[in-house]
Amino acid sequence: MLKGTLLSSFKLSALTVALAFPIVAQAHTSYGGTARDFGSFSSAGGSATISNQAVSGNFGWADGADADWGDAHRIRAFKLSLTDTANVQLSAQANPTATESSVGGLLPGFSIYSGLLHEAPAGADYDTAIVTTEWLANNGPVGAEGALNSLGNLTIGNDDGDLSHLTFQGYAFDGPSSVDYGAGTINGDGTVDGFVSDSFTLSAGDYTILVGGADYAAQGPAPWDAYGLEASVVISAVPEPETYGMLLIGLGLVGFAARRRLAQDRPNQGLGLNYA
Ligand SMILES: [Ca+2]
Ligand SMILES: [Ca+2]
Ligand SMILES: [Ca+2]
Repeated sequence: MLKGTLLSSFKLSALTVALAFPIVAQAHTSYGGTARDFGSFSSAGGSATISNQAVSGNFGWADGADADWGDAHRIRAFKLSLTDTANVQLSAQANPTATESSVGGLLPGFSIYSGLLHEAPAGADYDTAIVTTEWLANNGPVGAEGALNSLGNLTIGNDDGDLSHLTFQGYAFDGPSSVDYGAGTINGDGTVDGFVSDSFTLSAGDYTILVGGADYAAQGPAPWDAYGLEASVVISAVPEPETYGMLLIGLGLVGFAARRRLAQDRPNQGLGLNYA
């Protein structure tokens, strides 16, 4: 009985330690518990900023924007939930003081997907999980560097043997206005200044935002610096159809007034109208 109690309390302690230090989860894709959760918003609006993050290397997002995709360990995953259709302004920027060991100089890029990665208590998704490598062998590009597809749908799985399927919504990056890393022409914001921002109209649901470095030429052997990062969202209502309706009515009135002036100036010509 005593032995059993000791064993149980040992198991409980081990479980507590495992929960307190999810070492494996941090090495793979995760939202860092709640650390990278922007939260849930409606079209009534709101905003959130997460400033204390870093990515290993300045190239992770760009490396996933080429023909052989990239390593999902080189990006940071954030999540966001919407309760109805809304406009989401997403921004990312370099933040030298993000963490104690972070450096400045990040050229940020991001992709946004509908759907979520696996979260605890499920195992974290990662590139070299058996289920991921099997999926990549059948569906990925030849010689895939990893599961990170910065320009399309993303599939990655965990040690439970389960795959996460994320549906691509769009991207933006701090880089040249037009460039091709081997997967077709892509468009950066044209001003390489450590900042990028773009807007997306998204319907109700859960979203994953992957942020990483956009400096394709920065690829090289490890170790890589931890580039400090800040990311933010501003949620607002999508303009109502009535707004466009009012605009068209306004344009119609302007046109009517112009025709009326024309008819008054030239009462017997052109339109065959006479308002005089
Ligand atoms: Ca690559
Ligand atoms: Ca590469
Ligand atoms: Ca920029």
